[in-house]
Amino acid sequence: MNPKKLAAEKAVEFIEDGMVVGLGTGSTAYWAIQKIAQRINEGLRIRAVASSRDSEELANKLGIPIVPFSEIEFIDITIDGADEVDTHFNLIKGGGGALVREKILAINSKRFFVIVDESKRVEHLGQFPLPVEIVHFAVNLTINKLKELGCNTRIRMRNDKEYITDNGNIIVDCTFEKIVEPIELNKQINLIPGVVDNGLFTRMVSSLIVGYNDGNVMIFD
Ligand code: DER
Repeated sequence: MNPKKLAAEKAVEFIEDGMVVGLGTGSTAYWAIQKIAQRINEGLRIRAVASSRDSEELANKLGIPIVPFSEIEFIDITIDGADEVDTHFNLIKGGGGALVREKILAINSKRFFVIVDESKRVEHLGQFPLPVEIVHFAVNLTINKLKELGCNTRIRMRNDKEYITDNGNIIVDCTFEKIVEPIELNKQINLIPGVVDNGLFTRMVSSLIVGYNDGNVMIFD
């Protein structure tokens, strides 16, 4: 079985009746959303909130009840993927362009389950370019400030145009040599005026669920 699907379906086992569930974004979260829909067809009763328009559309198509944020006080479990996970469970996320909303769901969740295949585990973050969401106003000046932190930058494009996030902003993918202090770098980036948020998720993960190519799945708390 697909190791991403293995990890996703294991995470969904932790969802109980009556929970508010945060739906992540990306190809691994896709399998979690599919499994949640299957369990709802089997009688599971939950309410869900989505981290992106894509995930909301998929949930609606599958009959998962999406509720407005005004109707909830907290999220019981958020299940989401990641682009990289280091040995301290710090993450790089944002490959799918949803990092701002994903981080809001994660910080407001009692439990944040990250689901990955084994290829996502790294010694140090930074092989994957760090996505940073910024406002369009004075974009070149904000990018200059990001470069001062020691990275190369590239504005994310889609179909030959700047990629626009669900929040109407753009994403700058920042390549650092190696990110050895993700907690500090996260703070430094978010202090730059014009930055909305970045893809470093530090000290947020409750459980890491890893799917392996040999068919195994492991949970690390
Ligand atoms: O954009 C995101 O943060 C996604 O969760 C991404 O990091 C994981 O993508 P994948 O599950 O398609 O590998």
